Amino acid sequence: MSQLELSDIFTVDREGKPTFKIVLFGPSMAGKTSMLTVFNALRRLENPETIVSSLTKIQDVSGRTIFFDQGVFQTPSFKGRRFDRLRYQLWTTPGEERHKVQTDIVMKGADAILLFLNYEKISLKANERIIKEAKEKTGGKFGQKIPVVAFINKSDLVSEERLDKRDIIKLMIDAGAINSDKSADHIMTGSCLNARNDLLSLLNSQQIENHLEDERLKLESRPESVWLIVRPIQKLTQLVVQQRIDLVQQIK
Ligand SMILES: Nc1nc2c(ncn2[C@@H]2O[C@H](COP(=O)(O)OP(=O)(O)OP(=O)(O)O)[C@@H](O)[C@H]2O)c(=O)[nH]1
Ligand SMILES: [Mg+2]
Repeated sequence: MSQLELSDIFTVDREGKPTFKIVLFGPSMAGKTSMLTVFNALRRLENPETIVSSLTKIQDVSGRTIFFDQGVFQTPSFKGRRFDRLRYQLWTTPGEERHKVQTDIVMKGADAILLFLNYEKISLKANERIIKEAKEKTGGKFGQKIPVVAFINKSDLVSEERLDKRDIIKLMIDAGAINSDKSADHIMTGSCLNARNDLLSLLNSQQIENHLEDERLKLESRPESVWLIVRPIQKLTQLVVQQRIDLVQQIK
């Protein structure tokens, strides 16, 4: 195969652009909408041309998602790189039980799953249920053909209010979501609240000019808490691309 076309290995969207779909799947109130909001704001500050369509949120007056949130982004172009201009869609599902039907619709055609878990002590059962549900909805593809990464949100909570990370890892391994040898690499923690606050205080700081170049936020100014939010999405993106390359290698 001389030249690999993205459209050979990815679905194309309505505009004919290669794309794939990442679903943030997690219990209600875990922070999925918060994650997507911070991510979208970061893209707008750092690299606005990577936003393909504006963030859609379908929620009730209390801010709870009743259908989905969705944003479409693309990887920045790198000269000579094969995988430039690839689009990825980020979707969140409504966490509340009563919106199960909507969740099924959103999960259709998911290429990767970000298990979005809640660090709060009261959430062990909800996390467990969500891991099982994600597995049921994707069958044998879960963690195989459909890569899975877990993000445990609300790491800002004091340790007494938090679950033991080892208990969450155990849930994941028991459900077959993740191999035990991969857990360190596939289970991440962070805080959307910290990321949001750090981003805001950076924007409001007196030295904001030092953090900008051509009116964009410099990558080296990205706060640590924000890196933690981006990591799981980046990881899933890499896993999906790598998996497609491997697939092509096999059939070559
Ligand atoms: N302490 C803390 N609170 C957070 C964090 N992220 C989000 N929250 C709060 O958690 C609540 C729920 O956040 P959402 O982003 O609406 O949660 P969701 O997962 O989209 O919930 P559903 O739409 O019902 O599925 C809000 O009050 C957020 O402010 C975090 O990192 N730390
Ligand atoms: Mg939501």
